[in-house]
Amino acid sequence: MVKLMLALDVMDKNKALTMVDEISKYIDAIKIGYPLVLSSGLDIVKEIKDKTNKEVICDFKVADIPSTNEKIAKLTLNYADGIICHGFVGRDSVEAIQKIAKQYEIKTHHKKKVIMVTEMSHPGAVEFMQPIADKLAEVAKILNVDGIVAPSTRPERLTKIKKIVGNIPIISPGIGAQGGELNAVLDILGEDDYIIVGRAIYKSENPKESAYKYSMLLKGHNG
Ligand code: NUP
Repeated sequence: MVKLMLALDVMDKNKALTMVDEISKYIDAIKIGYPLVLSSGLDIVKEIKDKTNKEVICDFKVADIPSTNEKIAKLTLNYADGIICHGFVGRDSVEAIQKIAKQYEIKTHHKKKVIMVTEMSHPGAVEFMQPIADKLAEVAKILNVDGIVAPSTRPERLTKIKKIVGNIPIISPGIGAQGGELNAVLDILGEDDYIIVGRAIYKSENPKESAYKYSMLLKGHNG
């Protein structure tokens, strides 16, 4: 069944905690990015993990030299189940994060996911990212990362990228606020894949109801 990852991009710690309290039963995973961590501190990752016991992925789109990537991964994966990084900086930078993830896995016996961005979902991604996205997807496959990010806003691109990465799980943003349509991507994605939904849940009048609706649509599709 396609899974639901909440993008928890609120900028208030209490709001974040109340939100996950209300809706965590309808979602499979929680994605925490800069808006929440920069407003609340990195400890929010542990707090949300402890509170929900859901998979927590840090969307830090790490894009630095290997030694700096290592430091960022060390701090992040101490609590998070996964980290999102960029691949355009080169495979050594991604491998540096994979090395840290492996170390944590050995130490904690818990899976730590390294997820690589291929093509982003916003309109501007066609300018520089789309021309290299297929190549990035090939690199993701060679590096055997634990997941890739590909856009729900462009189902034809999602299809192409999925074909390249094969059985590597896809984490796909763009449904709802960015105009992507759930029905257009549900036939492309498979049971190991996720859709990411942020504003269409946390900014809706009734986040609990919205999360429930998405979870039901995913369930309905999967029968
Ligand atoms: O290509 C990407 N597009 C994207 O929207 C890669 C991402 N990581 N995201 C993130 O997904 C974005 O930063 C936000 O956290 C979430 C989508 O949120 P929303 O558009 O559903 O509110």
